[in-house]
Amino acid sequence: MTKWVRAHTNIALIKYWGKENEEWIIPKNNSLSLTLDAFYTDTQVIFDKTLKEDELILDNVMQNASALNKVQRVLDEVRSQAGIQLKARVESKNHVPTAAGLASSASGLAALAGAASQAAGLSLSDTELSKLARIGSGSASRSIYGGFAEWVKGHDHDSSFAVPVDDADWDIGMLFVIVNDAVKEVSSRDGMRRTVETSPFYQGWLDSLDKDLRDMKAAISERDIEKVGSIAERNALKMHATTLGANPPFTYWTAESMTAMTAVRDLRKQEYTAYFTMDAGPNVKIICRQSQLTDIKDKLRPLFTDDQLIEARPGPGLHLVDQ
Ligand code: 2P0
Repeated sequence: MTKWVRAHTNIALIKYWGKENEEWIIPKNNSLSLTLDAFYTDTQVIFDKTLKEDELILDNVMQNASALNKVQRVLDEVRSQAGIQLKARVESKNHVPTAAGLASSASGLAALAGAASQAAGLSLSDTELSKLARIGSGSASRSIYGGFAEWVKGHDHDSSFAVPVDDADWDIGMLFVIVNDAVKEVSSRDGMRRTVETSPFYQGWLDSLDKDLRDMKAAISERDIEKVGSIAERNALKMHATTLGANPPFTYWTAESMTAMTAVRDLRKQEYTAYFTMDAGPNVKIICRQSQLTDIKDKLRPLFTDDQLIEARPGPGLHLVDQ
């Protein structure tokens, strides 16, 4: 029987921003993330000789050809490794709170790598799964692992994959502030390409990363959440600064994102441990102690509705589930 595979989403503390090689999704820099329990994707793949084309059914809705793009990249690689030509039916269920507007490519493509490889009879190591997820979507390479993971950039398909860093079995969590927005104007794929090609700040971003990564790994091994949070916040601000230097310039921030960032700075003045990070969208993620998640949520209630505030804790790596 074909099994369902679950992968959780991850949020980068040191961001992936820019590709060295677009075809194989080899990044310009190493990145480091925390996998979270709150959001995940369950996926089942069946290779079926009666199918004429690959199919993707997401949350019970058949998707069109353009949505299949990233998925087929992974399926083609699995078919090539397994020596099969059969088309596949991919069924996926995203467990993301409604209206959250969160990108799910990290959990989605990681779950697909696991489900497709096992459906084809391949028994892949975590390293091989990470490489397979990566060619679907870069950030998915990190969702193979629970806790903290580092995507080591490498220089080709065989050398670019994520490795586990720490199981995050300590007092760290994240509060998601969901800032509802219309459709994203600049996808992360287009945004990073435009930044690499045109932003004079991009080289400065790259030059600052070795130190951020080194300091972050030291902070994680010391379980120093103040250091983890402050390095992550500065790293995210630097990434977002590169987009303002692009031509044409763009930003993922909205007025509500600014409200959330200001609230985080206010929480720090009140002696809470709270730092923010942001990705290719307007949502703000607050890095905090698990033990302070509820208090911090209470503090933000005057500014945001309950539906906009979602608690997350460190989550597990790729695993099989019953459906
Ligand atoms: C990250 N992001 O490290 C960064 C920070 C967004 C900002 O990875 O083109 O969907 O499929 O490799 O992984 C989002 O980009 O991009 C992302 P592709 P992906 O999480």
